[in-house]
Amino acid sequence: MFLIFGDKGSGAFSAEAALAEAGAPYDFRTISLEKNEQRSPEFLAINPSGKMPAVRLPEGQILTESLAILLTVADHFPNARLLPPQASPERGSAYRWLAFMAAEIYPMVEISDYPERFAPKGDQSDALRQKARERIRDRLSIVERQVAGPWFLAGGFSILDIYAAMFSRWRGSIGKDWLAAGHIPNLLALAKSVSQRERIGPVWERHFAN
Ligand SMILES: N[C@@H](CCC(=O)N[C@@H](CS)C(=O)NCC(=O)O)C(=O)O
Repeated sequence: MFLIFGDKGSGAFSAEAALAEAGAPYDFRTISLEKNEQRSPEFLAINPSGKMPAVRLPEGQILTESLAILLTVADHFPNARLLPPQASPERGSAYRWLAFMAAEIYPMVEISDYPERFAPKGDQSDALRQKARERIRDRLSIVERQVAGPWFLAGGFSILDIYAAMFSRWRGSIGKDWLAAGHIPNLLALAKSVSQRERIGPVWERHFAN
């Protein structure tokens, strides 16, 4: 049994969606962001950086970092074909864009959501949040142009779709008005398709229905 540590609507969605898609047995332990439980001694013992998701593998190993978790789930369940064939050109593209989202988008989410960690509260943290939002929008626009349609990769569904759908859904970090203005139609269509997948649908509903 896999055990996911995380909260609804957080990066834990990506871990749960990948496990659900693979048909893996898992449990979900809620770590409340609202109550700041990611900073509790118990959770810091699991992930010293105080970030979710974390996953305990059936053999007991703890994994953190959403990208590491997604790749590990893909490795554990090769028959689920969560990645293109090994050493294929598409596999390289998959790594490229997974790394891009993990490295170029995810860190900006922390700045957008918690700007006062990086600048004095008030005008400076407000300005910083605005800059982080602009960077997320710019990076999402780059990802938007990579979407083959209907899925991210021409070869079909993969963990890229789960990851890209999640980032496109974080309205608070991106800004609702920008999302509604039609800048990323491919990504929003992809997210809709992800939300309608048989095994991911209920997971999406639990994390993002609001
Ligand atoms: N590099 C980490 C980033 C994870 C991350 O930022 N998670 C957010 C939730 S979506 C979090 O735990 N935020 C709580 C905090 O920063 O205090 C990963 O890819 O897993």
